Amino acid sequence: MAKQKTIITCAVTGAIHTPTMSDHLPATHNAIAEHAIAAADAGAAILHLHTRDPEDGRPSVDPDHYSGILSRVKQSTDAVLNITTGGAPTMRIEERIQAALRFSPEMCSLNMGSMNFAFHLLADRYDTWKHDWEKDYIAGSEANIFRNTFADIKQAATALAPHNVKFEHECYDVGHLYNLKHCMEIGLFKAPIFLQFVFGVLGGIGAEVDNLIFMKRTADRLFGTDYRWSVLGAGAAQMPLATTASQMGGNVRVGLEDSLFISRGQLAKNNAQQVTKIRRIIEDLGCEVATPDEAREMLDLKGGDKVAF
Ligand code: KMH
Ligand code: ZN
Repeated sequence: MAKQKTIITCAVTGAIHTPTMSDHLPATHNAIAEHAIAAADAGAAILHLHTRDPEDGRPSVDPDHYSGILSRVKQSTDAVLNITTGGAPTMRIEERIQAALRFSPEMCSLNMGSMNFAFHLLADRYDTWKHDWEKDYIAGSEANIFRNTFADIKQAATALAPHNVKFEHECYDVGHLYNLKHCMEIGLFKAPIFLQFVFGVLGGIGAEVDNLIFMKRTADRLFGTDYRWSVLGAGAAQMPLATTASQMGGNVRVGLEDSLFISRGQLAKNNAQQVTKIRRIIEDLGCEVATPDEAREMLDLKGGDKVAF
């Protein structure tokens, strides 16, 4: 049997890192679009997109802050565009789903449980900040509850059902797999589902290979063969866990949302650099990366001609 190709997702900017942390973090709409296009050119089949306020780079879910990015990336690449419904851990589900409702993308993220979601330890690394909002946003995450109740998940799934989007189910701990199983049993999601195992967020499961094997084994038990999976390791775990996942037959996610670095102590210059690195590792180890159309087939997506941007 032919080996499955590996889908690379690139998460371009996210809502955890702030402009002070790296000059290379894309924080304007122009930069987000340029990074996304270059990441697709480097081999990312899926682009996981957040947006930011163009005034000061703070995380935003305002649909108006997406429109220019989406149309520009669509004109320049064939990549699958995936709009976050996670937004930032401080935002409520009502606002987090508005961009997906307006633009009806092929994919959206969907977070599968409520949790602590903290990155306050990063605040100690910086003495001066580029923008006023950053320090409180980062330090205040010690008190974050990232709310994704069953009612929230149902609200997102129901509102987006007419759009036929495929969800990137973000699972930060083993309980989130059981949450997803419950949601499937009540008819919210249809197979094949796409799981994103998230490791190393403070509040979720740790970034260890044992945990990856445990998550995968649990998913096998709960979902049989009718699921696809990918791995995201936060920070220093990004490349090691992506490499392990690709060798286990999984897919991978990289990007400056998840790590600002290209190697120990060295900031990545852009998203494409991380995509190029994981692509090289995957290919050196004997696998092939999936094109956007191959990813569409593997994940049973509706197609790039059925979006509203
Ligand atoms: N920032 C990642 C750890 C989302 O956008 O829905 C998780 C994430 C959430 O990507
Ligand atoms: Zn995200």
